[in-house]
Amino acid sequence: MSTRFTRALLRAPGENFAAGITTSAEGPPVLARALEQHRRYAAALESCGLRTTLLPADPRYPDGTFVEDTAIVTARGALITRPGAAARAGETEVIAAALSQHYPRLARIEPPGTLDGGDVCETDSGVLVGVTARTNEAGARQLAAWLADFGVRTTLVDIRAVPGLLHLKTGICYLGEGRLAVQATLPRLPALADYEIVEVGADEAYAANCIRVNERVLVAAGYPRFADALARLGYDLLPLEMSEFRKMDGGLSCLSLRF
Ligand code: CIR
Repeated sequence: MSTRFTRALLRAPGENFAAGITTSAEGPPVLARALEQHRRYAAALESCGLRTTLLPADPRYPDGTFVEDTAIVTARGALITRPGAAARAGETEVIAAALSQHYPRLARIEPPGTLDGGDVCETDSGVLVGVTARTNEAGARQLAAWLADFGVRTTLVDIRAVPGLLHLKTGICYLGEGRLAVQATLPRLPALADYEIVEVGADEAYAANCIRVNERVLVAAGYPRFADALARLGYDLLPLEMSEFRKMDGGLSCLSLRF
């Protein structure tokens, strides 16, 4: 994978984390456990060589810990999104302030566009953008135009008809080496035809949201068949307990901006 990460931006889950948006029937998250899982997640990124910055929680934004949705950070520049859930709109401001210390210019998604970072999957050959209930076509096309200025090819993937997928990266993850982990429940999308697919079984679907960080792959703990498949391919895995974030429809990619 060509991107080498040196930094990550994170935001701690706050007292009212359980008041965020969720479709899960697993019950409310336990804050103390979420904080512990978040600490281990930050430590895992640090063990991959990243310097982490932890922003404080803001009670106005119970979903604020899912920082991935607020910005797109690439080797070429950074863009502030316009999250598709109205309750999350204001989350971008503290992220913009933090990223402006590293990027002199920040692009922005403008109305009527909406875009969640969870819908943006960067690969070595381009960027896949999910069109979902959160990311509309106008937002996806604004991102594509911004990336085109850097010579990056963007492919829109309309997954609005696929049940149970909040974001594109709920169902896929770029592993590097031309490979994508893909939930078995996802139809064979033409946009994915050029990649080698590592299928994630329907009963382990949550595990598809994993992240490649430099030499390692962070995976959710408790999904043994997917972990075996990755280990057989030679990946060095870092399993992390994610139970409390899963209860709020979040996964490994959502908890940081890596750059
Ligand atoms: C939400 O519904 O917006 C949050 N509860 C979960 C966001 C997860 N983010 C992500 O997958 N990138």
